Amino acid sequence: MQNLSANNVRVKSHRSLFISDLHLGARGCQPEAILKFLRGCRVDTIFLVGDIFDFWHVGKIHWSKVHDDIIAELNQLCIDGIRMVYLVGNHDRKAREVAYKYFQKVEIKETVLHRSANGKTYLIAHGDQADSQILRLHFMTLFGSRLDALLRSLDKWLNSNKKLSSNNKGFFKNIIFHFNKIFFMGDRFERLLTKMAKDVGADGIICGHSHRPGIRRHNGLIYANCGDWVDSLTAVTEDHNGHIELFEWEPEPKPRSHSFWFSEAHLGSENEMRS
Ligand SMILES: [Mn+2]
Repeated sequence: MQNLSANNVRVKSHRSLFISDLHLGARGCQPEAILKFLRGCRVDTIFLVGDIFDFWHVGKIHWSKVHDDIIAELNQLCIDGIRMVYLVGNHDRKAREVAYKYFQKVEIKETVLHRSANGKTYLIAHGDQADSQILRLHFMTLFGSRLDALLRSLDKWLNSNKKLSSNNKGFFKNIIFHFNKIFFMGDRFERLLTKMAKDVGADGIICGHSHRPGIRRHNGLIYANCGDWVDSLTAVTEDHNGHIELFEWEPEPKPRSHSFWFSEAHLGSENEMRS
C-alpha cells in the first residue's frame, strides 16, 4: 500500500515496523538513511529492537542535527498515537534514562510478545540474551564498540589518503563483517533465540544484535533478524495481512527497482537463508 505524503515522499504503510541497531551516537551510524527511511513509513506499531542509542561509551560521541531530527520524527509518531515499544539492547541498557525524556509515550521492555494480523505470536527481543555470560558483561560491549570505531576510522583514513586502491575500499569494514560472521558462527545464536520463543509458546522470534539480517526457519519457528543501520540498512516489517518481510534500503533509489523485499512467504526448506 503506497501513497505520497505532503512533501512527495513515497510512503509505504505497514502494520508493524521492527528496527534495531541504529547505534545513534556511534561512528558507524548512518543517520541520513535512517531519517529518510522513517519518513517513508506509515505504521501502527513501531518496535525499536535494541541498540538504538549508543552513547554510553568512552569514545567520541557522533551526534548531528540529523540525529535530533530522528528523535523528533520518532517522537512525532508517539504524538500521533502510534504505539512505540523499546526493547533494550546491550549498548543501550540505560535507555530508560533518555527514552522517557525524548519520547512522549514509550513502553520500555526487555522482551515483549507481539500478535500479528494473521494470528501468529512473535517474541521480540534484542538478542543479546543468547550471548554467553562473559560476552554480556558491559566491559565486553565497550571493548567491541571501541574496536568497531577504531577499524571504521582506520578505514576512513585509508580511503581518504588513497592508501588503498579502489578495489580494496572498505578493507576494515570487511574485517568487521568477517569478525561478526565468526562471532555469530553457525546457527547457535539463532537456535537459542528460537528456543526462547518456543519456550514461551510463540511462533517465532524477531530480534537484532548480530547485524546479520535475514528471515529463516529453525525447528518450524520463524527467525527474523532486523539487521542494522550501520552496514546492512535493513528492517523487518509486518504488512496488514500479518506477513513478515525483510526490507533492504538502497541509498540511491533506482527508477525501476529501488528496494528489495524478502517475504516470509518466500521461505523454502528448513534453514534456507538470505543474509
Ligand atoms: Mn547488540
